[in-house]
Amino acid sequence: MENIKDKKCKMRLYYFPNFRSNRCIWLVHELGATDDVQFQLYNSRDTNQSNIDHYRNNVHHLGTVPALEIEGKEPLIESGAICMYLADLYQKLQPEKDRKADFLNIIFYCCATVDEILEQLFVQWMFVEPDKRDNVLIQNMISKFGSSATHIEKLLRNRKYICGDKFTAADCVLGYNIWWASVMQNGELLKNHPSILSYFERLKRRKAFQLTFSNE
Ligand SMILES: N[C@@H](CCC(=O)N[C@@H](CS)C(=O)NCC(=O)O)C(=O)O
Repeated sequence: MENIKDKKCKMRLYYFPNFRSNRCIWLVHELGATDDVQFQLYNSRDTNQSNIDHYRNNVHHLGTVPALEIEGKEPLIESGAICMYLADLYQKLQPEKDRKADFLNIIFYCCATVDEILEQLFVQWMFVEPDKRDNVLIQNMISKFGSSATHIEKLLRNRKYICGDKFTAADCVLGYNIWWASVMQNGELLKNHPSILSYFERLKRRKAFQLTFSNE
């Protein structure tokens, strides 16, 4: 892998398609920052061990994506932190002052809590044979997701976006979770949440969303 200094762009975003990196890719498109941020595919199952070693030694010690490499700085290694950093850097897609608490709350809630619920369901449904699945865990996670979705619906009441009428970086973070939930088990997780579904329709109509999510 070449050094970022060899490139004109100032930042490099390591990604894998349709995983948590999509939060950041989507935001880069929304910010109109594609000239500054180079998208670099990283596959944790790359058969070229030197690519894996380079990434783990220089970018993300756990070998996960996304990560944002910035010349002269420590890489950012969390999707939520990358989104907050970029929105702040460009001074765009930030919340109104009185919605800052909502902004912080939703970004941390999605990355620390909702991701974990969806991850457990994803692993069970994608990687475990039906007869070997932990059905107690699955039911528990479905129920937790349901409570989270109800909570998000309350926040969305009378709002176009999660922090009000203005689209912010928090919508890229939350929107990714909604997209993730929508592609599992034919969207079962969202079927009783009409406000989330209409919010999701609004998000899907955005050009930056369409540029990011390959199957939309
Ligand atoms: N908390 C991290 C989670 C990163 C993460 O788990 N990334 C997954 C993809 S969504 C990954 O890289 N998995 C590949 C692997 O573990 O080998 C974030 O939000 O950035």
